[in-house]
Amino acid sequence: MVIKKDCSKGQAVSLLKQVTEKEQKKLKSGFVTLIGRPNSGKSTLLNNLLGEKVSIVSNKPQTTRNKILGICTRKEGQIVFIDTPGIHKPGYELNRRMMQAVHDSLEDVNLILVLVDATTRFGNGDRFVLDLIKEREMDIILLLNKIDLLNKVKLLPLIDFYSKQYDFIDIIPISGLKGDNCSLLLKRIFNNIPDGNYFFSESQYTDCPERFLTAEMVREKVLHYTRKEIPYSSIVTVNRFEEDKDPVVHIYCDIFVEKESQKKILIGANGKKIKTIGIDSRIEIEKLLGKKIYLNLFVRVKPKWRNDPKLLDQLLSPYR
Ligand SMILES: Nc1nc2c(ncn2[C@@H]2O[C@H](COP(=O)(O)OP(=O)(O)OP(=O)(O)O)[C@@H](O)[C@H]2O)c(=O)[nH]1
Ligand SMILES: [Mg+2]
Repeated sequence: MVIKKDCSKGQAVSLLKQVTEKEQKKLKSGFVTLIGRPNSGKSTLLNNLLGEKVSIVSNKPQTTRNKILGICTRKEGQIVFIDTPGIHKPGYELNRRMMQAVHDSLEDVNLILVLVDATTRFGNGDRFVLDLIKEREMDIILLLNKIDLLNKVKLLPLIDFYSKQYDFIDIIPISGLKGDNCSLLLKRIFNNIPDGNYFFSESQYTDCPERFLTAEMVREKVLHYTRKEIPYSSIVTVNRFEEDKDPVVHIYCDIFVEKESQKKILIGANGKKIKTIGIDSRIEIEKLLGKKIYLNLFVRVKPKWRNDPKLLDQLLSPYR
């Protein structure tokens, strides 16, 4: 913007105001989906971009089970991110629904971000992801993630390889964990979404209800403290969420597993494991709600819930 040299201070201020108002009208806004293999770092990146924890993270694959909306508002406009489950071959009805969530997330979005873990070798899973996007003619940015762990000499050959696989509008090396190149990424996203006003209020960073996020925080700790089949056989629901006990919110969660033996492991000797899960969950949930909570965790067995469509209708929706 150029302010005429010979205008008065008052005129300059008014001119500046007009220009700012004009710029404000040129806000950008759009929907952007994050897809990729399990563990590629989609949820970590989303949390970093928002500066808020909306999507749980773990070092075990298939952590995210739903579409999770994360709203990023900046002076340039608003990006509505959709975090998705990692792309994998479904074994159970649960996994089939997770993959349906991925497919749904590709509809009616302005841009797709495909995340690749740059530290792992290209394999069948990566080919599967590329095949999925090749079916669509969409604007896609490829993100080579986890570069904080990568020997930099490996980067150029990787970029060269991926640039031959698809006509990506951009290939950006990033670290979703450390934040490397995340500002650049936001810039590129704003360059590739349309002009438009905010979809959500400036202060909102997700549309997921508190009850869902609470259950997810507990599930994150279950994932952290368990191994083998238990992370995949567990699902958490909030049974009661009592806000009338001010100043402490009383929360009662059910953790469902598929077998009695899994229940035993989750509770641990003398209830030690479930107690640890409860302590860690409480810290996260208090951060989320900004309030003190009383948390009660109850472990229950629901055989084969992962293959039960009716139960999944009840248990899986983020808006339950
Ligand atoms: N060093 C490093 N680790 C990362 C980075 N991004 C993610 N991780 C780690 O990778 C693991 C998986 O991260 P998530 O964010 O849960 O991955 P995801 O793609 O959402 O996984 P799913 O939900 O299972 O599809 C976690 O242990 C993260 O801490 C990164 O940039 N650098
Ligand atoms: Mg995830």
